[in-house]
Amino acid sequence: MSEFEYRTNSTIRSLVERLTSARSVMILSHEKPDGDAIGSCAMVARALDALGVPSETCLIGAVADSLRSLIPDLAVRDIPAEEPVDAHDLIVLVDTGAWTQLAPVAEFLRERRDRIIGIDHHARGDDVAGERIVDTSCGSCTQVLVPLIDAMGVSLTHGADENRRFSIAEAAMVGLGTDTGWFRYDNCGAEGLKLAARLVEAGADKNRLTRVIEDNDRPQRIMMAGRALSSARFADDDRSVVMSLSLEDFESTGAVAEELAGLVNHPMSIGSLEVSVLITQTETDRVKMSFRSKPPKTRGDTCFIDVNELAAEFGGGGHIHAAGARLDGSLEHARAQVCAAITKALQAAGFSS
Ligand SMILES: [Mn+2]
Repeated sequence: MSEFEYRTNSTIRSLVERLTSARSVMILSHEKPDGDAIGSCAMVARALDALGVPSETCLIGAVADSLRSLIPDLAVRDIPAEEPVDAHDLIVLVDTGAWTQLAPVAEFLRERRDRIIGIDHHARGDDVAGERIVDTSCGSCTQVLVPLIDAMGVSLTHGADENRRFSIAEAAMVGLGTDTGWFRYDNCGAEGLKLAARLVEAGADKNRLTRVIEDNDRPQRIMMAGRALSSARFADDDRSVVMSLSLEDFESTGAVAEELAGLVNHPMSIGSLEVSVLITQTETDRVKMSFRSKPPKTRGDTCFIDVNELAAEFGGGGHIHAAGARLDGSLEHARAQVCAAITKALQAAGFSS
């Protein structure tokens, strides 16, 4: 039996034919849709709208208010609050092809494989869509979609109107911007930057987009950032930092855990730093730890901290440069444990003291 390979098994021409001849389309993406997922759904919905094809976008799980505000005009079905309905002759799956990211609708999709087309930029996925295009050279799924929209004969400016709706170009920019750290990460090369230029020329307003998507914190987050930063203790010749936030910090600022995302990254701008940890008290005797590390100074260098391994020492895990774990006990207990583990890991990785 040959092993399934997640790669392109169709052509732009074939997918465009399916899209333009559909009577009604269901659009969906991965659970907890991010900027690229929402941007990709919006691109497909608006392009179909330009051709007079009705569509319904299914959003699985929680969606940030900031992202939802980009698509007030789209027909949206929220899952699992509502069930998917069998009213469409074509299903378009964007920014994923993995069953693990589609659990609430997996059963529905399994019975309809031949009606599904997939457009994605991830290296791994499953046999969800009968026909698919997977382009891992693209920084975002919205980047993969642009040639399809072009082949559909729809202008990237479509969708913008006097109510300042977001155009196809802006939806594309939301995906490309958020998935590439606003053009900073390795996944944004010459093609991504060329596309960004084209999107700006097509009217994508990046001031408006960054304001809606990035600059929308509540003051409570900044208050918590202040507390986390003032708790910072540097060690290992300023190569490591550990910060902590207590239940009392939450109480006196009124912040909620969901709005702390990314706080652990703050100290990463320090030149000497290799690893940053934020310990958050979740219950009187329980903490959550977030770990971040920097990639090696030059590509291929082996001198860096694998925080996936570090988190594993505490029963957690994640990725090489971003991981998490939970631990019983007090903040101070967790601090002592983590500091010792970091010093050991830095030595093992070859950082000289
Ligand atoms: Mn993506």
